Amino acid sequence: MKNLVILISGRGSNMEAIVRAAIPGVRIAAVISNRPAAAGLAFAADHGIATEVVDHTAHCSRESFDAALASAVDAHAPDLVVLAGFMRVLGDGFVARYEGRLINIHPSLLPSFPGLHTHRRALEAGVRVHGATVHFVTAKLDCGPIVIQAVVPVAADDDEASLAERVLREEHRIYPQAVRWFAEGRAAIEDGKVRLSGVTVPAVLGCVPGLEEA
Ligand code: NHR
Ligand code: GAR
Repeated sequence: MKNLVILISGRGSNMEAIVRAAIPGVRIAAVISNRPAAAGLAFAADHGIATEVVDHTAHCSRESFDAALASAVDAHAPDLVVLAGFMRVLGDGFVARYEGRLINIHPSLLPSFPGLHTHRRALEAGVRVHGATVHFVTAKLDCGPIVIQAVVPVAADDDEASLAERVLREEHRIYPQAVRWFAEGRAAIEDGKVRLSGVTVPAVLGCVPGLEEA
């Protein structure tokens, strides 16, 4: 059995998708939020999952917050720590502690648009495709080895909200898939890249209409 600790900051729909996927061999040991008001905490509690808050505003330094978060996480002996809409950048010490067992979902096709406001920036750049990426977390923000990506088309009349919604639907497919691969021991980091072994689902999902006819 693999223990997961999921870190959230808000709505928690990706956490919800992972919980609902009921992945064999995976136990959600806890959901921890840095924001007391995170809506996702109620869903987790309703599903009998331990919830905790480590409020970053109660800490006067990033190091002190990271240390408090690490003790809360460690208490659940996680095999995998899952950032699901977690909005605080983590320091090198935290990342090193969970090296190879810390993953994030980022709402862009990395390495395009690391950081915040990805949908707005994709629209500004005029890209034709956009998407989401699940990656292992390294000290360099949004630059870790890529596990799986999903691609969506950008429509001429998209705004930030419509594009975010299309991407989010795909996030809910790829994040449980990435966790499943991890639990099955199919995702290994080699030379800074993720090697998948014996997978039956492609490592890129999503749909761009018309592409197959082009
Ligand atoms: N930490 C490390 N070290 N590496 C990564 O790749 C990380 C990470 C922590 C979070 C998620 C990430 C994303 O997917 C993530 C990846 C927050 C910020 C940010 O600037 C940037 C990237 C991500 C998450 N946060 C502000 C900060 O000052 C706060 C913003 C807020 O609270 O609303 O930490 O995009
Ligand atoms: C998701 O789109 C996730 O990719 C993104 O925030 C949303 C969280 O939704 N993450 C980041 O932007 C990290 N900086 P959720 O709380 O419903 O899962």
